[in-house]
Amino acid sequence: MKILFVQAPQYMDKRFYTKKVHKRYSEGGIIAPPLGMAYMASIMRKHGYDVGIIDGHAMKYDINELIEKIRQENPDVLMFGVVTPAFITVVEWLKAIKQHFPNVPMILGGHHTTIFPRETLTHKVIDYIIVGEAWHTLPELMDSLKNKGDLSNIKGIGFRNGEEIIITPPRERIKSWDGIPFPARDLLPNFKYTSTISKRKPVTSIMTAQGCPFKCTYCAAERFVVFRDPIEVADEVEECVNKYGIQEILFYDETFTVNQARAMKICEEIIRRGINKKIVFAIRTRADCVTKELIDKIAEAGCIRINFGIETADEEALKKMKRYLPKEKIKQAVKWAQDAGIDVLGFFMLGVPGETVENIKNTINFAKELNLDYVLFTKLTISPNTELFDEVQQENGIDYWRKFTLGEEVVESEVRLPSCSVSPEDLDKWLGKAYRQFYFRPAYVMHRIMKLNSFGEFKELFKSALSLI
Ligand code: B12
Ligand code: SF4
Repeated sequence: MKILFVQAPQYMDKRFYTKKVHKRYSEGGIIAPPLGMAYMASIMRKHGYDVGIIDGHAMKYDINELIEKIRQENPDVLMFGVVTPAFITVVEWLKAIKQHFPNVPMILGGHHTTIFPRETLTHKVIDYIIVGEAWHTLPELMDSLKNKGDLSNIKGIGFRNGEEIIITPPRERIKSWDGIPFPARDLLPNFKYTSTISKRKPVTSIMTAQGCPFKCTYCAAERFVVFRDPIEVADEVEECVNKYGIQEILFYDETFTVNQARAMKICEEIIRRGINKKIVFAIRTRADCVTKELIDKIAEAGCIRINFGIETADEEALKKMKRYLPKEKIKQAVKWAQDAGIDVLGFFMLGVPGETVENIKNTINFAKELNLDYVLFTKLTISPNTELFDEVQQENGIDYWRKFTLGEEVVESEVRLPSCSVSPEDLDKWLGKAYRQFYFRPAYVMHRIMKLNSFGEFKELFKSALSLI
């Protein structure tokens, strides 16, 4: 039985993302492997299924090309992953695909189907969904479909029985990733993965943990963290290098150094095996989750970029969002990293609680003051399944994302914070200004030119600068 995993192009609904952010995330700024699907392909292969993956997002297929590629694979079952802001766009793709493969069941998985299972299944083009993690659920579902078993006995799925939508009891999250095979990178177009600020290619991403114990109100990360064994992480890094010729790795854990001893062990293992001479990598973390000693070790292991969530210069907003970090701590961490030769990217959000134009100016100035190497400014998106979304929903009484998933008419102002005094249009303008003010400073240009290692890097920098204009 052939299972085909398809990453349909994940274009975000333009109402929530400015042109630039849309471009960066959806049209080439970062093209990362669909790891969830690659993991599941690996698992299903282990269970004896014939599997394939089409990454239509990375390959930039249009609908006709995607349909043609699916036809060539001749699948018995089609699987798709989706994120909430792209859901309605993806449903349109599914409808077009279904016309060509009316008898091939379509199964959807990912965080979106977990948050809105019932609403997702109101779109009749979707036959089955996975609710929660798929590690054990998908093999059970497939075996049951193959053997015409009773689906209602399987935890963590959704399906229709006639007009009735059935969601089975939830399945517990697994406590460890031990024994889970590495993602099936052999089925992915690895040469396509990249990010605008990558230093080497090909790039891939690796998860060494999933979840984050902090409680920032705008974040939907799982609070219970599942950590992978440092030795297994090093094994995967080694496989990426030796089998796929990967040169740069993006560790996409929410907070790579949340367990500092474990982060240290991963780095030591990478160094012990000499892989640090073959790859460079980037991590994401918080400024209060690092020490100088750890940063030095991370640098020795090959880290070239740390992405710190800094968010805003407004301390009141940070406190409201349960995200407060003293500015001194941030400055210290940025300095440690840069002293160790690591570039620092700061994530910032405009449109935070209580936002004013004055606050936005302070945030841009803080980014400049930190002398960061890169910045990413975005409009705060109030994601479903967050404390912040619940607050907004209580204030305006509108369950925005649920309506969105049902395909009902929604307007952007329904997910705006009443306390943000800057209009969405002005936030867009300020985003553009923030980038220009940060990147087009003589001091910044000099700072970057001093750090360039090759003409290739200069070309990439120039291309990134052009994309901001
Ligand atoms: C890496 C990552 C990215 C990367 C790479 C994206 C990519 N190509 O996969 C980048 C930085 C580009 C990115 C961007 C965005 N991301 Co992102 N990202 C992640 C992150 C940190 C890891 C994903 C991952 O690989 N996990 C490891 C795998 C093993 O776990 P998993 O994905 O959960 O998969 C499991 C199940 O969900 C399920 N599953 C997943 N897919 C499928 C598919 C099928 C068919 C089946 C059966 C099962 C299945 O099986 C897996 C095993 O149980 C997650 C958070 C997280 N920790 O998971 C957010 C996350 C997926 N991102 C999210 C969002 C919102 C975005 C953006 C919209 C952000 C933005 N503001 O623009 C964009 C959208 C980009 C896009 N076009 O898809 C949300 C999605 C929430 C939602 N409601 O849908 C998450 C969950 C973060 C969060 N907690 O809010 N992201
Ligand atoms: S925003 Fe970052 S630190 Fe806060 S809970 Fe989410 S992942 Fe953790």
